[in-house]
Parts: sequence; C-alpha cells; structure tokens
Amino acid sequence: MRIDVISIFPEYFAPLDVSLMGKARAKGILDVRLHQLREWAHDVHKTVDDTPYGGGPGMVMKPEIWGAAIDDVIGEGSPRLVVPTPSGRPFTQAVALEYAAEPWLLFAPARYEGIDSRVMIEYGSRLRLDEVSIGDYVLAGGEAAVLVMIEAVARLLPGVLGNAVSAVDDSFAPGAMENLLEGPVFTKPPVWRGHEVPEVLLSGHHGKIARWRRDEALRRTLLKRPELIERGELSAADLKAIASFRADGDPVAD
Ligand code: 6GU
Repeated sequence: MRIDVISIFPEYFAPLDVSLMGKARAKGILDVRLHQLREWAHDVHKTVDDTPYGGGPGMVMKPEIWGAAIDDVIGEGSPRLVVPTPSGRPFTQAVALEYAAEPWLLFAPARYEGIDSRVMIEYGSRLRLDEVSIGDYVLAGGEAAVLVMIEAVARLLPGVLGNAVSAVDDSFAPGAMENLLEGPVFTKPPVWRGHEVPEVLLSGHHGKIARWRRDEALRRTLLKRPELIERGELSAADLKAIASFRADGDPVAD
C-alpha cells in the first residue's frame, strides 16, 4: 500500500520507522512518502496560512499551496484523500478495514484553524474524500491523528502482524466477537505475587476456554461500554453468563 502525507511537520512521522510499521516499510508492504507542504510555498517566508475571512481567531491554511501540493503528489492518479479534522466523521475499525483495502491513501493534516474549505470542495469532486475525526477532543493539528490512522491500517495489511490471526478477534473487528471488548490475558508464571491465572486457561479444554473468554468479554463490555452490546446478538449462553454476573453481585449495566 502506498501512503502519502503532506504536512508542515513531516518530522512528526518519525515513529513510522519504528516497530511494526518500520518493519512493514522495510518489507515493502507499506510505502510511506512524506512531503513538506512548505515546498509548495514560493514566497520568501514559505507562508502557508493567512487570516480568516469574516474575522475570528487563528489562521487558515491557504488553498493555492494545498492545491499545488496535492496536484503534484497525485499526478494522474487518484488516491483516497483523508483530511483529519475534529469536525469529521468518526474513524472506526470499520473505516480502518476499508482503508486497508485501498492501494493508495493521501493524508492532508492541517495546523491552525484548518484548510480553506474550497480545497475540500475541489478535491471532493475529483477524488474520494473523507474528513475524519479520531475522537471527541481537539488536537493542535492533524498529524497525531494521521499516525493513529496509519498504525490502525498498517497492522491490518497482509504480512504485517507476526501472528496472522491476531487481528481477527480484535475488539471492534467484525466477526464472532463483534462489538465486544477483549477480556483479560495472562502469561507465565501461573502465580505472581499471590495472584493466580484463572484455572480454566491451564485446563487445555479449548471449548471451555473459548466460552470463558466470551464470558469475560461480555463482563468487561457490560461494565465499561454497555452501549456496544446489541441484545439481538446475544446467544442463550451469553444471556446465562450475564445473569450469573448479576447473581455474583458484579456491577454490570442493565
Ligand atoms: Cl483528526 N484533528 C484534530 N486537529 N483534532 C482532532 C482530530 C483530528 N480528531 C480528534 N481531534
């Protein structure tokens, strides 16, 4: 997959050399190309922003600079264009899966109060354009959001995760565990500072282990994210597990 990023802070993306994403790039699975937006600014100060029409605080990024940069980066091609903004649609695991199926993404993170809106009008008519938010809080710029999205997408690319099935039972991954948070995990030693690993996990009984994991996922989800649970998706065994959490006095949601 090719990913281009145009930013006034390309150095912000140094973490892409590390760990999983570093390895994906070294293997050629991920081809990330960083571009300094100021290279398309031709005045002596390399100005990329100006005051907003209508007044108000802050500065707005100039349309000509972004237009020239995007035109040069895309050439005759048509990547999916992603503009991070707190006023965008939520970036979710479903969106990450969609992006992971694309051959080419172009991220355009803004600083200041954002990019002149005519840039989104122009490229919204020429490319598939998404304005996306990574959550209900405000960052100083879109760069950190781009790092988040690239990491979420890169780990879904074939050959990136060491364990090929690791992504299958992610929280929020479509499938059997859809909409459930993952439950607790344990490794050796079997007793640490007096805390024991749940016995079922040492039993070697795969059916019981799968049921226990689902129960714990239900327990955690009811406690922390009850809005994720859809009544219609619960089996009889799930309902029985939930009833037993209540009987045990666990604080779970209705
Ligand atoms: Cl994508 N950008 C900025 N600047 N702030 C955000 C965001 C994006 N998502 C949440 N907050």
